[in-house]
Amino acid sequence: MATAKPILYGAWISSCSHRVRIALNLKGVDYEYKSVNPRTDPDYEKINPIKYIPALVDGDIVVSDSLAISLYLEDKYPAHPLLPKDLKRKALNLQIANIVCSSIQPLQGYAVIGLHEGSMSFDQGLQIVQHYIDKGFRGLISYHLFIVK
Ligand SMILES: N[C@@H](CCC(=O)N[C@@H](CS)C(=O)NCC(=O)O)C(=O)O
Repeated sequence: MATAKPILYGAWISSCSHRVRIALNLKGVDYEYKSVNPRTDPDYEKINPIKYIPALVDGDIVVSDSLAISLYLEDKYPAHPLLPKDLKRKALNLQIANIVCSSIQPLQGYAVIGLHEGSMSFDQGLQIVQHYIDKGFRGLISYHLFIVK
């Protein structure tokens, strides 16, 4: 019996979903893609109770959060590794991935900025977005320089 393809719930506008699509494609995994709006799709909460995308349904397991999904895929499909074998390089890669997932993207995303919609101007929102992207990417550039040394 053929094994069912994993299903990725995501959206075109979501950089978190793109991270998982890139991982799936680098590993050559055949998957089904379902586009959802996590805020308005009433059924999505049953897939991911926290109502964020992405979420990957693989048989009887649902894995959500782009980093957790990527690490799950890394373990399940070891061919075409996403992470280097070298301990220090691997640690730096995970550091960068986690900074993107927890110290840049969520702070400037809808979860924070959208909450203040109507109570803050467009320019104030933009200032917050730029602050976290600028701070985060300055850090990432420095870590990158450290890696290539
Ligand atoms: N750390 C999570 C963040 C998930 C996240 O913030 N997803 C966004 C799209 S990129 C989302 O679902 N936003 C909907 C909302 O904030 O209501 C990850 O990397 O997957």
